[in-house]
Amino acid sequence: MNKRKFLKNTVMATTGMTVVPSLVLSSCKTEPKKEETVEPEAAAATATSFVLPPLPYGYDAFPDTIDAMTMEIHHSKHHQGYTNKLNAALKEANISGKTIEEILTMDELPTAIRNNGGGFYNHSLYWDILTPGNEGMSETLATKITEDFGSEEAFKNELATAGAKRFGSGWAWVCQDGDKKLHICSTPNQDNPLMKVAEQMGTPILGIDVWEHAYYLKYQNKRGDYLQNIIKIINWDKVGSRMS
Ligand code: MN3
Repeated sequence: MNKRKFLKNTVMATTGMTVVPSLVLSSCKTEPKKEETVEPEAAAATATSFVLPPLPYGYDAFPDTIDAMTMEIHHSKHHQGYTNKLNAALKEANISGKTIEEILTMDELPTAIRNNGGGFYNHSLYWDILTPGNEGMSETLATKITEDFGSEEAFKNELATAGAKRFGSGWAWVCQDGDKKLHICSTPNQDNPLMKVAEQMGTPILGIDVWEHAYYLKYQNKRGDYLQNIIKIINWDKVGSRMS
């Protein structure tokens, strides 16, 4: 079975198995087993859960862009927190056997699942589309971006503006529509364009966190500087591979 097929086939939650969300790539690890003894019933009740994806680089991967302390707190506290609370909310709502995408596209999302499921998905995407070894866009992606935005520069400006204009906390996105066209949008809080509450729906291929916790230690109130810099560490190969 090739890797792509394997990933597609491992997204379903099954009692007794750990769920690997479809957007988490091959580096996902199983959490170490704890020493304590768990009663069989209790183990079955808690077995269906999402797991915090490990970062594909170190906390100190982006010294010029995101400081290591921000990276560590963001991943090990914030993202872990969303993951834990999502699992608790799913258990509470008796939801299992769904991918994170299936959950987020449900007609009516309970608030706790909307917030924490969004937080889980959004951060998983965010970490995945950053890289310390940025080599620019492929010709295919650059051509597509020029078609849909006029130029690479116009695209990057529109993306930074979407993040800068988001009032309060939220995200800036690049999404693909049903007709394959790319568009840029923004959502508040931990919402994302998969959700039916989104002003503009689409399939996210790039997401930038503009919550203050993503940049405040290094940039304080200068969100615009953070946006200009983070666009320089985007893994364009990953972004391109998310297009259908
Ligand atoms: Mn965040």
